[in-house]
Amino acid sequence: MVSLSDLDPQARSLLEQQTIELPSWAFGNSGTRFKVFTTAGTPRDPFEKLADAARVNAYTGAAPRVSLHIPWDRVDDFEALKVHAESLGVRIGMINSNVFQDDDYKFGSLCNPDESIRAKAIRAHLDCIDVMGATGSDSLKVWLADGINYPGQDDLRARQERLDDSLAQIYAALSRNQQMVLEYKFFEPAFYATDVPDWGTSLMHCQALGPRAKVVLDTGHHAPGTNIEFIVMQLLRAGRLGAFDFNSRFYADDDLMVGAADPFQLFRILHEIVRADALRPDSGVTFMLDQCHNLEDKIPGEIRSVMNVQEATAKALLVDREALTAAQLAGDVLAANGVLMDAYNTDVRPLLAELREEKGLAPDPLAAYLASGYQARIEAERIGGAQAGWGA
Ligand code: PSV
Ligand code: MN
Ligand code: MN
Repeated sequence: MVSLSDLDPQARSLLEQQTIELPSWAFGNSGTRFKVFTTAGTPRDPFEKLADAARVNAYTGAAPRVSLHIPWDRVDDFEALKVHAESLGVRIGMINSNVFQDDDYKFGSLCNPDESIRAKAIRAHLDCIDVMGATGSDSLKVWLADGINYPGQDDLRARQERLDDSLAQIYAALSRNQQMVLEYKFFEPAFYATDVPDWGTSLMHCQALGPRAKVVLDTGHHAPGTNIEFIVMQLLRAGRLGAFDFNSRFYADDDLMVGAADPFQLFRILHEIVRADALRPDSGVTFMLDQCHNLEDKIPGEIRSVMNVQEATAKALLVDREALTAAQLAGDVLAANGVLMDAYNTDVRPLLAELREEKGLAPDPLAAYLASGYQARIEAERIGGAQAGWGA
C-alpha cells in the first residue's frame, strides 16, 4: 500500500497545492433535450450557488474558485457577490460568456453575417469583461455555439474572418492582467461545420490575438477515439494550454462526472501535465470542471469529481519517471508500458486520505458531506431552485 511518504517532496507539494475550479452551473438544475429534472435543494440564485460550491471546497480543501456564466449568474451587484464568495472562503474564477440563448444568435454570434448582431455579441463579451473587473476575475472564457448546418448555408472562410475581427476587438478590451481562453467543440449545436471545431483552429486564433489568449480543452469535445493527451502535450509545448473543462463522456458532450467513463484517459492526461511540469500553481493552466448533474445530487457529484481528479493526479505523480525514460531509451516496450500501468493500478485513496488529514480535513470528503446535514437543510429551505440555463 502506498502512503504519502512514497511521493518525493516536490510531488507531494504539487498534490497538496492542486486546485480545481468549479462551474456555478453544476449546482443548478440541468437536463437533456427531453427533460430537466428538479433536484431538491437546488440554489435559487448565484449567491446560493456559491454557498454550495463553498461546501465542495470545505470538504475537499481543493476547490477554492467558482466560474460564473453570464447572463445565468447576472446579479445587480457583482461586488457584493465577490464579497459573498470571499466570506465563504472561495473566490470568483473564470467568467464564461453566453451568446447562445438569444434568438438573435440563431445564425451565430461572433461569426454572424449580420453586422448589428455581431456587434451585439461583441458587446456581450465587453460586458463580461466589466464583470471580471467587478469580481476580480482574470479570465474571460469563450465558447461559441456558432456554426452552420448545411453546406453552402454561409461562407466558411468569411465566418473565420468575422471571428478574427470579433475576437480582436474583445482581446483589445482586456487589461494587461487579464486573459482570454477560447474553447473548441467539434459539433453541436451546429452539425455541418462549427466555427471553432478543434484545437488547431482555436490555437490559430489565439496566436493571432497575442500571448494572453490560450486554448481551453474540454474533455467531452472530441470525436470518439481522439488521443486527448496528445493534444494536451502539443498545447503545452506551444505554451497555449489555458484551461481544462473536465468531464467525461461515453458518446458526445455528455458532461458526466470526470473520471467516471474513462479514468485511464484522465490518468494519461495528468501524466502529460506532470511530464510538462504544468501542475505547478503558476503554470498558467486552470483545471476546471464543466459538468451537469442531471440525476445525482449536485454537491456530492462535484465532490466525487474533485476526488477523481486528485486520484488521477496522485497516480500520475507516482509514475517512476527515471525507470520510464530508461525503458523508453532502451526500446523496452513492455517495461515502459509496465511503468505507466504500475502507477495507474496503484490504489492512491489511502495516500489522499492521509493528505486530507494532514490538512485537517476528513479523510473521506463525500462521507463527511453526507453526514453534515447540509443536504437535508437546503432541501427543506429552498423551494423552486433555478435551472443552470440549459433547456431554459
Ligand atoms: C457547451 O458544450 C458547454 O459545455 C461548453 O463546454 C461550455 O464550456 C459550457 O457549455 C458552458 O457554456
Ligand atoms: Mn466546456
Ligand atoms: Mn461542453
